[in-house]
Amino acid sequence: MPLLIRGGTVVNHDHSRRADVLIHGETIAAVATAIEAPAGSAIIDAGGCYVMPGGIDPHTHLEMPFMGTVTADDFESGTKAALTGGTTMVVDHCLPDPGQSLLSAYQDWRRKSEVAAADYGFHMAVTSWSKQIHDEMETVVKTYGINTFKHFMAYKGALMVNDDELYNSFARCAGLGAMPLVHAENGDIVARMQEAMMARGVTGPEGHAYSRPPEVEGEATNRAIMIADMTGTPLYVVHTSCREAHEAIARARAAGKRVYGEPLIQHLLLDAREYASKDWNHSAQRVMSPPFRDKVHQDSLWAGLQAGSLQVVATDHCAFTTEQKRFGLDDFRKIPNGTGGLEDRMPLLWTAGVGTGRLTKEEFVAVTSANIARILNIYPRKGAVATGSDADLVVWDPAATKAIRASTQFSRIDYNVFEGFTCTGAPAITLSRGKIAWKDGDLRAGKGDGRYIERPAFPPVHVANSTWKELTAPRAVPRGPVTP
Ligand code: DUC
Ligand code: ZN
Ligand code: ZN
Ligand code: ZN
Repeated sequence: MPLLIRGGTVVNHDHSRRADVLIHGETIAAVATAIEAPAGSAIIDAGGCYVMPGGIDPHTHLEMPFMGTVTADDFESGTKAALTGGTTMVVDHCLPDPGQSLLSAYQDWRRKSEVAAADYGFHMAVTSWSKQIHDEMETVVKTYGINTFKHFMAYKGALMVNDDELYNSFARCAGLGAMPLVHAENGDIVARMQEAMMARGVTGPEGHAYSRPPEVEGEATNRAIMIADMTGTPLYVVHTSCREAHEAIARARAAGKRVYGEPLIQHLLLDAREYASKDWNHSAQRVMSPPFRDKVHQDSLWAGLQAGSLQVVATDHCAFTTEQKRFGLDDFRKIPNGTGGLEDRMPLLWTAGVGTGRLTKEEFVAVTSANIARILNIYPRKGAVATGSDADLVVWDPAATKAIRASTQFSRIDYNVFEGFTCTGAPAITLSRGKIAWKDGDLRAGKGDGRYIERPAFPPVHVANSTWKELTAPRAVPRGPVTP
């Protein structure tokens, strides 16, 4: 049965206009003013609302073993939470166990994700280097449709990779038309600072923030950018949280390097004062890496979104219950790192971005959906309200209010770091490939309704403007000894 969304204003990343949207099956059949309803159509009245591409959250950790436990939201609860907040696709991190082959990790993730209620894709993590990993990366790209590889420059002794490993993996990405992602924090220095904090008797959550200052992120971001440039790959920097990292990305882009930065909604709205609470639980619930920063960094991130030097707003949804957080009661190094945000990202960013005039509604679509669809090579199948695109849509009511409360959330954890925030602007209806997934408070999407989305390798244009070209070009032999 065709579905007609009538009377709304269609908002894409590049323009808005009054238009109706006709859906046949899973895709958009037409976007035009005053579409005649085909016989037997169902009709959605979108009067007073915006019709936007569903959100894409490119950074989640669902049912992921991490720091001695497993994240509390799985693919079912996580994607359901996402749909209620207008997000119709997530890109999760496939994280191999130590020594596990990438191929077997992929199979594990496909199994876990069978319960997803919304569409999803994966990034593959590279946490060590070997001939086997080098070889398996080709299958990951060409057979599994994963064009991004994640690297942790922190979590020493666990996930961290060194510069040699980064160089090898980035170079392999370049050869395969894939893009490296980095968690950019200098893990060696973080480990030193953690020890120093513990030695001084700082064992609480504030020690977590003190041991991960903006400098460790700035250093690692610069280093990753240089290594990416020397290997001829683009680079995507996840959870860009501070001015130092943002400036490194902006500088690289101004020099013609293809580097992307992804602030999280948490870093845009919450600051370091969260760790000064007298309530251990409150602070520990907010322990994530990188930690929340001071206002000067928040201002820098907002400016980056406005200027286009930062392109994507994500969540790094990595939810742990208070009970799980309490593993680190005596030692902040054992508090599982991570916060949630999957169901709140869109209403929060609308309220704090569009509601304040910092972002236009088109820019909102860009940073929540269209930009990442293009960066991940799934545009315009995802990220656009256009003929032929998947009908992943949100009918956005700019007048709706949403009070954020743990007691009513879909995420499985027992608190919400945004507790007490009230949003103005929220989804009235979320559509997932043409089906109503969420409508007026009623969750209709079911377990298993989501589909795995393959993402093809990038065309070679992505290695333009690179030091790699010079490093690999035949050079003239220097003539004679150089005299000082
Ligand atoms: N940071 C977190 O807070 N959690 C998951 C991994 C990460 O890098
Ligand atoms: Zn466009
Ligand atoms: Zn990270
Ligand atoms: Zn993450």
